[in-house]
Amino acid sequence: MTETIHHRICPLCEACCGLEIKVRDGQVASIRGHNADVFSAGYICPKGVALKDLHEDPDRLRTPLIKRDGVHVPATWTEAFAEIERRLPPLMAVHGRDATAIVVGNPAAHKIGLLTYFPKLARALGTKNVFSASTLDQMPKQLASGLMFGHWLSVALPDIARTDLLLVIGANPLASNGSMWTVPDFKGKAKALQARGGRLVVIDPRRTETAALADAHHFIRPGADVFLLAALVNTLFDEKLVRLGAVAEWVNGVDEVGLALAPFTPEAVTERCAIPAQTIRQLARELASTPRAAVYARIGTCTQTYGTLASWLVDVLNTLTGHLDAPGGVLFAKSAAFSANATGKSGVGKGVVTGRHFARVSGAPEVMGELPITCLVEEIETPGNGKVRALITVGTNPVLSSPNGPRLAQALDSLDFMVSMDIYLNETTRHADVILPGVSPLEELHYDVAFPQLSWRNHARYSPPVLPGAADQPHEWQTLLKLAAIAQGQGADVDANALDDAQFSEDAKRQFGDGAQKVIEATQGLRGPQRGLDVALRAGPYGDGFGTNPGGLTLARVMDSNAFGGIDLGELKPRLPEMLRTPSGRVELAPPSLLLDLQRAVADLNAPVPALVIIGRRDVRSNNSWMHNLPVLAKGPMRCTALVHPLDAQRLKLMDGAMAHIATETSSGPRSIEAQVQISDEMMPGVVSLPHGWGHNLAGTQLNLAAQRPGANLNALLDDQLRDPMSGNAVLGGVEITMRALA
Ligand SMILES: Nc1nc2c(c(=O)[nH]1)N[C@H]1C(S)=C(S)[C@@H](COP(=O)(O)OP(=O)(O)OC[C@H]3O[C@@H](n4cnc5c(=O)[nH]c(N)nc54)[C@H](O)[C@@H]3O)O[C@H]1N2
Ligand SMILES: Nc1nc2c(c(=O)[nH]1)N[C@H]1C(S)=C(S)[C@@H](COP(=O)(O)OP(=O)(O)OC[C@H]3O[C@@H](n4cnc5c(=O)[nH]c(N)nc54)[C@H](O)[C@@H]3O)O[C@H]1N2
Ligand code: SF4
Ligand SMILES: [Mo]
Repeated sequence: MTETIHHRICPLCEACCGLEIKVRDGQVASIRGHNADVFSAGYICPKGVALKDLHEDPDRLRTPLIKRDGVHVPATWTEAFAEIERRLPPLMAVHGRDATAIVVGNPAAHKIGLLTYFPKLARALGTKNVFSASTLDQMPKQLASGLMFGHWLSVALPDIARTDLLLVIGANPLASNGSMWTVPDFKGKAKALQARGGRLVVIDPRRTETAALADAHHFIRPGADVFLLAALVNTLFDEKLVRLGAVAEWVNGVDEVGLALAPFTPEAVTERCAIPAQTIRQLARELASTPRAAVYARIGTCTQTYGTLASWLVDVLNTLTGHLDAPGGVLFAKSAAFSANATGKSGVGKGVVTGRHFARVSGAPEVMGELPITCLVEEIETPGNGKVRALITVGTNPVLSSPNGPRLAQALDSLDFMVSMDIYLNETTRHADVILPGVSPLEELHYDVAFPQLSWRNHARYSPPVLPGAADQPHEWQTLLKLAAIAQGQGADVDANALDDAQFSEDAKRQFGDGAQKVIEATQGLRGPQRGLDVALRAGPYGDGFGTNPGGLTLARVMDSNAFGGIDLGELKPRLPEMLRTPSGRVELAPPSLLLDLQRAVADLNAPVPALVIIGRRDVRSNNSWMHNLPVLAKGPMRCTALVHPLDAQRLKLMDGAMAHIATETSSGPRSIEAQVQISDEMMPGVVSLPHGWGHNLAGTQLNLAAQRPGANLNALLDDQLRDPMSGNAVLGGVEITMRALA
């Protein structure tokens, strides 16, 4: 018997926990938190343990599949690439590049190979039809941060280790483990905050696990956060509580904000928010008078029609209470690699722009290089020049994760050609002509590209593969390069490694000019994402600068730290003005486009509120649409239930545990699903909560465990036409429903 111990960062959610994995005779024997991990200190959740089930899942794809006569049959990699070459380039030759589309999903954010090589495929396709799960998620936050601070990933993060008041809006980190904020063991950190006399306050239409832990919880009417936040800021001006603190000389637009928010008095918004005006005033005073306080908001505030405005107002509030860039307030991470706000010219930049092109059918503007994912369906359906005929999906399941999934499923069947890179034959990939399996996380190296830029503490951690991969299984970055080569007419036979070498040389020349040769020599022997990582670390803010800063970080040094839990780079520190990348070199508190958009909210202040609306939720044993096939997570009570307040249940004659019919009116007509009722006083009256990512009862999938308890698809009720016009983000909550008991 041989037993080895490995240390591996968990790739399943944004908390990025360091795990200790015991392997016995080639099999995973146990998974637990790595106590010595400098960042997560031994924390683990049930999904981390499920990495074993994921690795061993018999339904996880291990060979490519090609659809022949409507049935997916196993194929070799050579056959799969040949099939793509046979079908994709001719289509592009006849119909043009915009006849292709590409969608990338959530798992890509957790895999360096997918994240850093996906753009190469998108560029090779040359289509403007690039979509991602970002427009089902955090695009509003990225746009607001970009407009204010100059870069899409310059997100202000609560300094949880030092704050005395944390206001959490529309997030449930006890279930989600945090998002746009990498903070493993949120619960432990929140309890430590309380133990030192601090307070946690939660605003949510549901008394969530996080709200239950909090010192105060206020229900809010779904979708009303913009009004609450505007009234909080309004109160600061009204009661002369505005205080900028140390960043005062770097902030533009304070007076403009005060003027623009004048209509939003607490009294004016109280009915819309269902929060008493006095409570709003009190909260504003508390935020202003607590020297160390932070406001954090997440997906509940993004997936609504005012997503960008709400995200912006969160940081306006942080700024005007003197908590921006202040210890105990909100700070910016300084990540060791891949961080645009920690490299290049400091203190000023190009800022962000949107609308460099527009969606053909809806006219929606491009944001961060993408179009809204909810536009995909009409781009496939609508005839004309630029109609999407071929689609590539990369780690995404929009049939379940995107509003009006059933309409999308139908549209996917009308495509001329579809390729999916995925690990399952699921609700989306069943439509693909070719499926190319991804690698089990345990067979891949890991370094987080994005999340150190969003981390509660600075760190650099690298994990080597835990287990060897199958000999013929390409890395996902190699698959992406092959697809790129096919799209560019170079054929399926190209050598991905040679292509990578050539592209690396070109990139090095662009980035380092005369210094390129030195960089190429210094990284001899590396390739793929590992080579890109070495360069990013060495050229990064803690790097060895390829010799100019001896003792600085290199990939080798970070690799060496693996067994000791990685390298701690210290607590977050104030970074203004150095991290700014706005053209003015200042924080833009009042971006004109947002002030303009605010007029929508002014006009909407007194809009009638529906009697019953639906929102989403997350459960710690689930992850979006794709972990319902793992035994350790699937066991236990049914998690896809519709939580209904007792008063609503009584009024609608709904019984606990019984099935109910839930219906909406959408722009594509009436929609309905059937879901199991769970009566719960956790809910705000008039609000129903149902998790997304369920509905595993569609034909043609291979998810045997998930299919046993399929659950209902929340997104089958939602409208693909409802978006935040600024960011293109989908509206996923606050949608009016009717509900009745099923006989
Ligand atoms: N109503 C409602 N809808 C929502 C949300 C909500 O709150 N409410 N949340 C939204 C959010 S925040 C997000 S991020 C999206 C997610 O939207 P998606 O990214 O579309 O959905 P996931 O369920 O994360 O699907 C991940 C896909 O990647 C595959 N996969 C998993 N691991 C790998 C891998 O290593 N390699 C490859 N190639 N594939 C892999 C899985 O099999 C699955 O098909 O859902 C959104 N949808
Ligand atoms: N266990 C688990 N963890 C996950 C995921 C998962 O599916 N399962 N998904 C991952 C992904 S992709 C993401 S993006 C993150 C998301 O991380 P979080 O943002 O923490 O996500 P949720 O747990 O859905 O919390 C959102 C909260 O917003 C509330 N809410 C809904 N509508 C409104 C509203 O209009 N206003 C306010 N104020 N609140 C509202 C909901 O009741 C819910 O409690 O989680 C990640 N982690
Ligand atoms: S919280 Fe759970 S799923 Fe998220 S990284 Fe940690 S162990 Fe993995
Ligand atoms: Mo997400």
